[in-house]
Amino acid sequence: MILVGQYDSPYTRRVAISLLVLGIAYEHDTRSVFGDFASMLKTNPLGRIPSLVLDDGTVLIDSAAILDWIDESVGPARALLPPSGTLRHEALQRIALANGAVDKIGGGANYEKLIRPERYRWPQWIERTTTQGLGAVAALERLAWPADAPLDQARITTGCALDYIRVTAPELMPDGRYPNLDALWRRLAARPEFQATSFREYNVPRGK
Ligand SMILES: N[C@@H](CCC(=O)N[C@@H](CS)C(=O)NCC(=O)O)C(=O)O
Repeated sequence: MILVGQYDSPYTRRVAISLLVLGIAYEHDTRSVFGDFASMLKTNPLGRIPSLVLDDGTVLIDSAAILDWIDESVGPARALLPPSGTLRHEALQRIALANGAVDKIGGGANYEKLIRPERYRWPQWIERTTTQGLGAVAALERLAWPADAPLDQARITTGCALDYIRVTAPELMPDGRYPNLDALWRRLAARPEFQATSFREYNVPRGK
């Protein structure tokens, strides 16, 4: 299978880390969602990343749908999202907050700053989306993240979101402002799956 998308996309990265954690081999297609737009549209009609091209040629799009396929493939005992009940609802809530923070700080404020031509920028939109994203970060900070909990999808997705924000908008997450999330991130950053998908060597800040 082929994972399409660069790791500075936290949506792509959460799929990559999930595959690595579960020991599922994949090839990596590093076309850029902006630089290779015409080619990307041929893989995904939305021209977005990630996509996962299966061995039979089927193309799965959207990280949530891809992760659902991965969880179903490995079965409930190894799935990264609990199958039902309170544990599943709590995990989905964390994932919604983490992805929401990326949507607002990345797709909202960063795209406005990095992609939109300077003369068209809308400062109030940057302020609004940053406030929304940081609201989600503050909510994640208030939750418990026990050090001995297993690496599940909530942790993978939250780690990808935290690293994306720390790298592309470091002024929003200075060390010490979110001590609970700093500790979570330190634990995740030490893991081989996060190290293998690091995007610090990329030219950031940039679009995804
Ligand atoms: N809901 C989608 C969001 C994917 C997404 O926003 N990807 C970004 C990169 S991080 C993208 O493709 N941006 C380019 C665009 O939307 O034009 C998912 O979870 O896969």
